[in-house]
Amino acid sequence: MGLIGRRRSSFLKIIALLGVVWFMVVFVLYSDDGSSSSSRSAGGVAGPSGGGSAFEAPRRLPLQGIRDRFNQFIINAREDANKDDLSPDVDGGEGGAGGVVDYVNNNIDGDVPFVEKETKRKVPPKSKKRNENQDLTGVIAPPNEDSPDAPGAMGKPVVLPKDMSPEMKKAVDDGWAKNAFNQYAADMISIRRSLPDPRDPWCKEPNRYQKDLPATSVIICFHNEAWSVLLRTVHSVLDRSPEHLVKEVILVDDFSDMPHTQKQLEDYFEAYPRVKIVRAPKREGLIRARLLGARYATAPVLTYLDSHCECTTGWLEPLLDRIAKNSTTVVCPVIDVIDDNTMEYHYRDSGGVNVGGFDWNLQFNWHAVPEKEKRRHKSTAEPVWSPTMAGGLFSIDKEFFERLGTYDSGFDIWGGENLELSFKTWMCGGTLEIVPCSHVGHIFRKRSPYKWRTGVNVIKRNSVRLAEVWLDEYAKYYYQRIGNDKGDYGDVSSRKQLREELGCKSFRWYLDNIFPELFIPGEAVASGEVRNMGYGNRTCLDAPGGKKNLRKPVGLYPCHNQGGNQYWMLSKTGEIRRDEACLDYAGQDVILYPCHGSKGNQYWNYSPSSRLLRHGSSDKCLAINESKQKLVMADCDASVEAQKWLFQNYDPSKL
Ligand SMILES: [Mn+2]
Repeated sequence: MGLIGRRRSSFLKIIALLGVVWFMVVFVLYSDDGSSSSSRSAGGVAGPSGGGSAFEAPRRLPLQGIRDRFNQFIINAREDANKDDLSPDVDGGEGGAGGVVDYVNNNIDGDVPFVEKETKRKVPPKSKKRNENQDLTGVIAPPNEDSPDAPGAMGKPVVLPKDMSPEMKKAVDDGWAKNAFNQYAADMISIRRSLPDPRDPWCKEPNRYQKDLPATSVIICFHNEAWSVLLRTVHSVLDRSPEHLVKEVILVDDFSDMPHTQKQLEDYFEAYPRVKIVRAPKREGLIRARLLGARYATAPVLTYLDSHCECTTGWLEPLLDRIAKNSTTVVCPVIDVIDDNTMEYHYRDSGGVNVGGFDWNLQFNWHAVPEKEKRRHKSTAEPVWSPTMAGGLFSIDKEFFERLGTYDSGFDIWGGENLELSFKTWMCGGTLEIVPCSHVGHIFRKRSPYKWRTGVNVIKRNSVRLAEVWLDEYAKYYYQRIGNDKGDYGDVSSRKQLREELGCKSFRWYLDNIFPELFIPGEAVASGEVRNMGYGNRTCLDAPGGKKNLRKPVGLYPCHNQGGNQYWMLSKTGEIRRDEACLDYAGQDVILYPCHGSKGNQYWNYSPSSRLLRHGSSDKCLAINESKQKLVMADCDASVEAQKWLFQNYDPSKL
């Protein structure tokens, strides 16, 4: 950052005057093709209970844990992004699985070149020195890729020794500070390291894919990405894709200033005519950088990747195959986890695939493949419908992307653009899929190494535009979350006109058909307290909300009729929930658990006549113990008052 500050102040005027000319020259140089070019429960998973009636307690935690971690990353990222002020090391946070996360990373940050004062104030003096040392992070001799003993080979972890010399320790710390991942370990790994083949055998059957697949332009946006990581991303594309299917790799430099991103990068890729470098004349943020890349793409399909990815064998064909069969299909690979510390490559079989969703905060999240979708397929390796995409890694037919109006040009930096593209894909005649045969690894970080612009809530502004244009009468549920204060979101009339001209379906259609699992607050069968009729008829279900209280037993407390921790909703599908937390029983305590929409451990069948709450997977009934302290599960008996419950505002017509 020190360097940025210095450069900005020194060359501010020159850049302002010559920016356009310079940019055109650079583009001519770097985009002309090549040679001269010098120049990204099981159900289980599903959650606790998963499917149907099977009662499966123990399987859920590992995969659900990963998904929750991803989702928490996203939440952290948004919270950080929305802060008005940031201390140097507190920004960002990587979101999960490919998605939102990314934006926070490199790809985006809201740093604005001309906020000189802010920049200076936030940067500790030593960071300048750090950047000047950057030249040291040059090319590290790649070990022989074939050697199974090479660091990181076959996706193995690089574990640094505990007893590091002070010099090494400093280099490791510097790598973390600059990148928010372990650059030192990353630099030890071959830029063409080998990886395991994570594909299901189904993916490799003869004639699985069409012969005449369309070529793609792979667009990788980056901002000061680490050298070895950026190169490994590009080499994994070139080495693990059929040559005729990757027409070009377009590296979009979103105004990097680290030395290795300049001439060194151009020199390196001189030997690779298919790799083109496009430089943004100022910091653009992810959304505009992606559009910049698209402008120079010459293949019929666009494939977007982050700049800290590794593609695995056979990643591309299954994506292109779906688009070849139907050009309105938008596809995402499975996003595997590259450990931010050891660079170990983690993957799961196709039974653990997640699909994208969102909540009424218009926040992307992952959930398990719904039962209904599972039943549509013979193999878990077949592409599955996904209500939304994470946003960082996907392929789309270029013409279809343009027909959909690409991204809302009123969106700034990042945030919401993945939901915009998801909604309009579905509502305007397309299909969005996760393709389990396609695996791409991605380094997930816990924070962003970059800075956000202060004082502007970019995500909220983007989300309000999104809600205004696409959500119809459901926009109110988002507005309730932001205190009905929409702020200044600019003019959306041209986006509404676009939707009109495309003849897109309603958001209600989308919810009913594509994301019926999403809980709609207005459709609850009952809302308010849930009162037990035993031992004096004064005891209510009581539990604090929020992610921190998930997985803890649901308590009891004397009814107070003031909502809060006693406010529950009974959904049409038999969940007892508040926001995204559901009452869940897997054989131990009755706890709150993220709602998974797959019934099972979260299914409660309420009978208004007997007033029993019969649990789906255990077939027991919810009751309270005599001390009124604890929820218990008992064999159902309609003569026991402690098993009877009253729901407030119960309205069976909503069933
Ligand atoms: Mn990323």
